[in-house]
Amino acid sequence: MVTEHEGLAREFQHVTKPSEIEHVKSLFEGKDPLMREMAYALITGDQHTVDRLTRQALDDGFSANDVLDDGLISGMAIVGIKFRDNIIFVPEVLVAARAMKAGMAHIEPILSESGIEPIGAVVMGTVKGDLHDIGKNLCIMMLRGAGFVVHDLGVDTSPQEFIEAVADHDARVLGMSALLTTTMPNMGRTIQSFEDEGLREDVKIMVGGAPVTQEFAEDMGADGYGKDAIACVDMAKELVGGAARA
Ligand code: B12
Repeated sequence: MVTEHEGLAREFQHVTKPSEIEHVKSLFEGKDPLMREMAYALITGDQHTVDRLTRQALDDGFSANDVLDDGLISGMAIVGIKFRDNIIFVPEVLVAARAMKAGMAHIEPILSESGIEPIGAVVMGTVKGDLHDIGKNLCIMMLRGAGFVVHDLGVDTSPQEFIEAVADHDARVLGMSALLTTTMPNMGRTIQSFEDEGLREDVKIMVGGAPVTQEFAEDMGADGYGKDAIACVDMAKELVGGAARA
């Protein structure tokens, strides 16, 4: 793969599946050198450089969305491939995740800045047994930016915690995130718990996370699915439009 960044060129050698080569190409080709530098710093877990370059990019006039997509998420795509193929392990991924968070800290105030009237309350959390929160946190930033009041339950959230939070905050929408095939069924269990308590009609439920599909969402009885943070906002708006509460 062609890149002027030596470190990244070495990283690309880890991408060997034809479909992934195409995907990674589309993530990096034609992107600004600053974004490539940022992606490389994220892959190598260099949080101070990610922190510095994110600030610099925003100061230089790059949009928060471009920094997120072209600098941070593209870097995380390579981390995911290396992790799956046992080239790196949990400690390295944790360090990359910390670098991602260092960059997201600068983006958050921009994405969450909303001058519009609150649209409604949303409860968001990662399901029981699952500790992945980067994607959920991105969704939360975008939801806040779109005018939702979001209550973040964090990770490893039990069905009972979801139920209590929805009631406490009078939330119209609940969003659940799962990144593991082993924890995806906990979305269905949570939906079942709402049904068991006679509360299912009170809230609209949307789901997401890398392994989750539209089909899986429908099978579980969710009201909506979103493939990324933008789709999450669109779905929340759609669900609020049709939600039971005013
Ligand atoms: C970072 C990471 C970790 C970090 C998490 C740090 C953190 N604070 O989140 C750490 C190191 C802790 C970790 C641990 C583990 N991980 Co991990 N991890 C990843 C990795 C590399 C990136 C995930 C990520 O952040 N992606 C970037 C974000 C932006 O994308 P996203 O999460 O998909 O979110 C987007 C959408 O999905 C959507 N979305 C997300 N949530 C929601 C919710 C709603 C409502 C909506 C609408 C949309 C939506 O919008 C988001 C923004 O666009 C993935 C690989 C990958 N490519 O996914 C593996 C991966 C998910 N992990 C994996 C595994 C196996 C594990 C471990 C079991 C490893 C181990 N042996 O211990 C543990 C499990 C720990 C646990 N109990 O949860 C596997 C899962 C395989 C599977 N089939 O289940 C993956 C796929 C890696 C792999 N290819 O093998 N991991």
